[in-house]
Amino acid sequence: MGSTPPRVMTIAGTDSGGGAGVAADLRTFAACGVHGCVAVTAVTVQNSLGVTGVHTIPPETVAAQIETVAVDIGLDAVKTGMLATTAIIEAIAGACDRTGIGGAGPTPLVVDPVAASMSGDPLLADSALDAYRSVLFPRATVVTPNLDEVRLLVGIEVRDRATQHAAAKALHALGPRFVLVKGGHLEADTDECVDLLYDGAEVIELPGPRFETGNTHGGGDSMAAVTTSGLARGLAVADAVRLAKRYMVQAVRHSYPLGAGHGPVSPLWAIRPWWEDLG
Ligand code: PXL
Repeated sequence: MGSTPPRVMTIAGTDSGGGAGVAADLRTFAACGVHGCVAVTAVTVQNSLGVTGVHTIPPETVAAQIETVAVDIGLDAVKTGMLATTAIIEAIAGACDRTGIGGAGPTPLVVDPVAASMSGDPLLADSALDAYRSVLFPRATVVTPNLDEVRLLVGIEVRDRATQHAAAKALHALGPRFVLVKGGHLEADTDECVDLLYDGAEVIELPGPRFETGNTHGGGDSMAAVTTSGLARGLAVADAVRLAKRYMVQAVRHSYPLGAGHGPVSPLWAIRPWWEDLG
C-alpha cells in the first residue's frame, strides 16, 4: 500500500478538448505527485478552435462538492480556475469559509482569475469581476492574473516593468497575501518572460525563457496547479511559484499541436513512459 500524497482540489470548468480547465489541472497534479480532487463549476463545449457552449453548475452544487471533500478526504491546498458567475463565486467563498480554505484558514487558496479562453471566448460574466475583487481576492493566498486579466480587474494596461509593478500593487490592495503578475503577454520583453511576485512589501522578479509557440492552451491553469501542489507540500509561496516556472519551461517546450487551433502545454515530459517497458 502506498502512502497518501498531498491532497489538492481544483474548482474549475471542464474543457471537452482536454486542453485546459479541469483536465489540465488534474494531469498537472498527477505530474506533481499529488492527489487531485475536483469541484466542477461549468461544462464547456470546446475544441482546439474555441468555446461554443457553456453550461454552469448550480452554485449550491459547487459549494457541496468542496465541502463534501474537505470534511472527509481533507485538502492541503486549493486552486480556482473558471468560475463563470457571481453566484458561483459567492457560493465558493461560503464553502471555503466553512472549511478553512483561504482567508485566515489553514488551507492555502490559489486564485487564477480566468476571464476568457485563449481564443478570446468569455468564461466569466462581466458582472462577476466585482465578485473576484471583493469576495475572492481578500481570501486568496496568491492570485495569478495574466495581463488581460490585470486590465479587466484593475484597469492598468501593462506595457513595461514599471506598469507591471504598479499593477501588482493595485491588485495587492484588493486583499490577497501575494500577487503574481505573469508577464507572458508582455511584448516589451523579447526572449525573456518576467513574472512579478509581490507580498505588499517586496517585489520579486522571476525571469524565465519565452517560447514561440501557439500551443499554450491550459498554460495558466497548469502554472497555478503546480503552485497549488507546491503549497500543498508546505513550500513558501515564492518557492511554489519558482517550482511552477521550472515546470512550465518543460511543459511549454513539450507542448504539441492538436486539431486546427491551439494545442496544449504538456505534462508528459514528467511522466516515465512505462508502457514502452511492456514486452
Ligand atoms: O485556460 C483558461 C481556461 C480555464 N478553464 C477552462 C477553459 C480555459 C481556456 O480555454 O476552457 C474550462
